[in-house]
Amino acid sequence: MQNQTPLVGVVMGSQSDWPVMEHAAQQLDAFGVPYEARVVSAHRTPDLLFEYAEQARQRGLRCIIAGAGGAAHLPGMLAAKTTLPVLGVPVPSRHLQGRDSLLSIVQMPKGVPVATFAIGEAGAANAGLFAVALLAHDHPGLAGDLETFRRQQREAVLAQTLPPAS
Ligand code: RP5
Repeated sequence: MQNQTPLVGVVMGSQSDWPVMEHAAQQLDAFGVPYEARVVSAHRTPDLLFEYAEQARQRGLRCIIAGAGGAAHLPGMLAAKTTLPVLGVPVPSRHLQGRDSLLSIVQMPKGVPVATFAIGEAGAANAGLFAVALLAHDHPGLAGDLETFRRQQREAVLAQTLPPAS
């Protein structure tokens, strides 16, 4: 849903983060939530980061999902420049498998929060679902859609069977 006025910003430090961050976008698509996806790097395009964060609320965004890997300061720096909720996704890194990303994002000092999700695809997908839950306050249809989604998950698990032990 990238052709309507976006309610959610999905930003990432590099194009290389997209295979992970597209899992957030897929959830937003599934619930029909308009979003935009952008590359905004904290250390390579710091001026763009400031501009993006400062304009986000007036442009109509309700929250920002931010993914980055390594020294992952993008979510924290966005949170420093906007009071919109920032949902941080640690992207797996080559050498430390995203533990560095996780600690960089989750260990925000008191006063400037970033809601931090799991490393990788599950975290990105859950950030998307969390954004839907945030929006459901003002869009009651989304609350119903989330209930349906949870029921479908529940029914899928209840239908699971196990093969005989070998
Ligand atoms: C971070 O550095 C990005 O978020 C990415 O996860 C990581 C590597 O970036 P590239 O070298 O692939 O552009 O800023």
